[in-house]
Amino acid sequence: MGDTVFLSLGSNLGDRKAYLKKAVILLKKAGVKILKESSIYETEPMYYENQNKFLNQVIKVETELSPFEFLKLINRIEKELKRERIIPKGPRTIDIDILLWEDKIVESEELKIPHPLMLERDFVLKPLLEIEENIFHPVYKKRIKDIVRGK
Ligand code: PH2
Ligand code: MG
Ligand code: MG
Repeated sequence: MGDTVFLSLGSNLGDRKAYLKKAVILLKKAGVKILKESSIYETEPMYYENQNKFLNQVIKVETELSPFEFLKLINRIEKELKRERIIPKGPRTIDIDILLWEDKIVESEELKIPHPLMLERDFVLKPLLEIEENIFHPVYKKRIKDIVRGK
């Protein structure tokens, strides 16, 4: 059996819903098993606010790949879906971020797991808790819903 991983998907350019769907299809084609998909939420842009609203979703997947192999797969899929990196945190056809990877902690230049900004992002927390209410944070060693309760 592979590892269980939570991914955040976001799009705010072009046919946003189609990009989310295509990302899921391309992950499947690469052998990633899709275990759960949250609802799709329309969200106000955070950080760089002068851009379109996003569609955001969280999915739970299973993979035999390592985190760094998975990062390569994400980069390939983002490229295939015409992701361009012009403005940091700016508009994008698709963004696929690794949120959580079992209880793994990865602290490297190119990849940080858990995603360091996930707890401040309602556009991640809402869909994540929708599909996995009792998910645990391996750094805080608490349930995410208890960390963000009252926020
Ligand atoms: N992604 C960003 C920056 N801001 N805002 C929302 N609502 N949704 C996103 O996915 C998003 C964002 C950079 O990754
Ligand atoms: Mg990203
Ligand atoms: Mg991102």
